[in-house]
Amino acid sequence: MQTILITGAAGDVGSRLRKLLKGVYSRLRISDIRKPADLRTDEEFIAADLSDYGQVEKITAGIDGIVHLGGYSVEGPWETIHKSNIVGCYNLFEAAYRAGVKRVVFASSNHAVGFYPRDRKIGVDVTVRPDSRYGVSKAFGEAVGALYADKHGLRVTCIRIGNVNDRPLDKRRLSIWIKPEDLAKLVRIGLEHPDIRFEIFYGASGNDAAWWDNSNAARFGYRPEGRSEEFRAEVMVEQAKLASDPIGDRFQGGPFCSDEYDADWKG
Ligand code: 15L
Repeated sequence: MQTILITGAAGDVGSRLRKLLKGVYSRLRISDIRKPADLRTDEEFIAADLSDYGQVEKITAGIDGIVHLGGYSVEGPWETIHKSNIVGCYNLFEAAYRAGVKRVVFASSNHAVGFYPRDRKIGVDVTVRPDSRYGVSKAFGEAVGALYADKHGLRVTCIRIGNVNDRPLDKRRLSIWIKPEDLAKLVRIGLEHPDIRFEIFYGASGNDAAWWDNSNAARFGYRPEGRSEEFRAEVMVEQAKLASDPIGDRFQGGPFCSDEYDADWKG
């Protein structure tokens, strides 16, 4: 892998990965709908709206591997999700294939499976159970990735990212936290490992309270360095200040599950 494109490079995760991947590949091209506030003079930036196929063609030309973070990163109105995460994601895979890109690492999300209860440990082979329109769009991205891998030989890695931060923020994040350096490790496996065809990994550090079986990532050599347990005492102090959320606290997706929830399940 020589020339890598990072979409969504102006966002929080994108900004962290730009720094962590700098110098790892000979050339990094970064893209977003807006210029990153901290763009350095030695960074190659091309602005692109992913919902415009012509613009996506321009950013994917001459690229070997893509880290696709671009899109809308929380729940939103359908029009927004559709434009950014459905049309934008399809354009990205289609343009990547047409341009001869070899690998795509897709930033999926825990919200593709957010309606699994917290007392169930899940692997990567479960049926998707999205907790939001956003989660549906991430399940869509995984499906599009599988299609381009199986039909066209693109090497695709989907990372169901938990929460990327310097430290876990609350009790739920003790289970799903990922240290930025660990996310960079997973991205590098997706871009470099010779045996990748189509894989799904959970984007989590080595958390004792994990709800996810991440043995598939371990199989490809993932050895996380972050451990959320180290932060448990301070996290629980923060958690005690939060209001309880009877629905959100039952499911892995937390507030994404309780948002707009009006199911009336008996039993
Ligand atoms: C996500 O997928 C979001 O992009 C991020 O902002 C967080 O909300 C995270 O999930 C989470 O579940 O904490």
